[in-house]
Amino acid sequence: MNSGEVRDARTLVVEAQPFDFPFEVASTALVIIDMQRDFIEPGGFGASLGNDVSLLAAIVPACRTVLQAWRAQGGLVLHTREAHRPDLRDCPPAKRLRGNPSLRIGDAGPMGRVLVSGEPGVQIIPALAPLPGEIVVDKPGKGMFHATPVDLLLQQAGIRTLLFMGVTTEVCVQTSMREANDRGYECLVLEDCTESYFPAFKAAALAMIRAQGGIVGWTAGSAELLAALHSG
Ligand code: C5J
Repeated sequence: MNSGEVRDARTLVVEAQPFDFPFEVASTALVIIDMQRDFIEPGGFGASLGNDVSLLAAIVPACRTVLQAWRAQGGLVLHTREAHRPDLRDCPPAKRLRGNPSLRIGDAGPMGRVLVSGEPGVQIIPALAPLPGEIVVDKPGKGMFHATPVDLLLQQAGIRTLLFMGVTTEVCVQTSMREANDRGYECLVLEDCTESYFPAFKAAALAMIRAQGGIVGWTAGSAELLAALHSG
């Protein structure tokens, strides 16, 4: 939204786990983690690691429904992409050289250089493409705060609460949510709007997030968020 517009400051409540999640559209951002071609489509980084990428595409309709509802409320949207500088100076060997993938970060693949800013594979999938005015941040790490201006951008927009969607649940989503929780943001992850190449890892990550009285935050289905938005 344009910075001059006024967002809704009424308190809404999502039926969530481990207990109800209150939020105001005005101080909340919808965070969409790494819904880029490299993870969702064949031929990208996810596939090069030996993963079945078709699992991740299944959440796109639910993500799109939430995104459209959130846009209709005038809420702030932040899209992240896992992406490195073309010279790879922000990609430590510990990340680039680990394991034995068929394509490494920076290698030329079917969708351009893998996980390199500006390449086709780094583009957000068309169904969730950012609109002008939405924030798009390239992040070199798994977490969205590492080596990015995300905290500053959220603080300048008066954001205290984050709704998370995206992939993968146990890697970039969970890392970003943990980083956010440590920085004092209230965090909710939408269960049917996040996915993993490993269903058991998704289930475990969601269970960990909401365990111990919401030690990292809350989880809820997208239907519960939509019900809260429509109650306002
Ligand atoms: C991974 C991500 N899994 N976006 N990235 O390498 O979760």
